[in-house]
Amino acid sequence: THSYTKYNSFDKVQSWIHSMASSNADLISKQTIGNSYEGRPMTLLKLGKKSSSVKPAIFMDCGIHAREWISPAFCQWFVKEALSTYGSDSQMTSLLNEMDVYVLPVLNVDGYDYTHKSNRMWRKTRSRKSGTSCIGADPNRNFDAGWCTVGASNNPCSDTYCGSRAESEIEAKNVADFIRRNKSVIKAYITVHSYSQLLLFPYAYTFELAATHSELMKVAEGASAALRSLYGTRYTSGPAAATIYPAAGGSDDWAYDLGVKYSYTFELRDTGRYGFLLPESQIKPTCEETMLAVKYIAAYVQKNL
Ligand code: 0X9
Ligand code: ZN
Ligand code: ZN
Repeated sequence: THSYTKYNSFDKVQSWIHSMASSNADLISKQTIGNSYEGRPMTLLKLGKKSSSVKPAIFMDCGIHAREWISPAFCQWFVKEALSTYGSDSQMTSLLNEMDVYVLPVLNVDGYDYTHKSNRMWRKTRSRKSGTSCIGADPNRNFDAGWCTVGASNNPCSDTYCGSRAESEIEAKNVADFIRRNKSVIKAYITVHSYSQLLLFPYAYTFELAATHSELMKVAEGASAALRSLYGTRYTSGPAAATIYPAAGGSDDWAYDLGVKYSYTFELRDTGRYGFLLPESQIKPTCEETMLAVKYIAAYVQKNL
């Protein structure tokens, strides 16, 4: 059975998505943005008060990397909190009245399932390629942003394999297609990873600063301060290349260059004691503090539409 304070399997997340969408019809709907390499549906939730006019939107995905289990746990938490605080929390009420929030709880569905069934430390997709017995590509090296120029590998056996071409991985292509189709309404892109306690923004494929660097930094610093206010958890903010490492093909850089002005990558808890194996006892505090940062970014975006 599904629990917000446990790491739920893909099947549990999938049935949770169905029950959330069927029991909160005026605030939430679901759509499939495509299927994965192994045929699993990639189900996207849309949160927001139904409106006759087209609303501006925020897109958030979790679970690009299979082993980063706290990430899908956060997307599930976000959906729960959004629905349960709509009508009582003034910020959430205003956000969902004025904007839509698209949440993709698990992007790398095949990899996520594989970490539950076979190899807990798997990172990549599960696509097969002729000429090698190695499986999968790194979905966060597979977007069309300086593709495979730096911090990525051409070797299909590498954990940072960039794939045979940009968007060779159907999971990356499905997300990119959705964002391209809806780019006139999508004002912010948030992608959730672990671990290291960082709040990153473009660029990762170059050390050059983004055109809106100072605004991206200001919002990141505000979001990190909001996060820290709950339990004192310290985050570092900055452009990805200089703050973590240069790496091309990331979804954050791709979305930014497409025109999504506010593009952020969270690296959630911790700083390495447990790493990807963050204990379930930390799901609740991690998600509660991260809510404050995401709500800070959302409030800023809403104010600056
Ligand atoms: O390397 C990554 O994809 C992310 N770190 S992780 O440990 N979760 O794998 C960082 C992504 C930062 N952004 C880009 N590299 N574009
Ligand atoms: Zn990651
Ligand atoms: Zn809460």
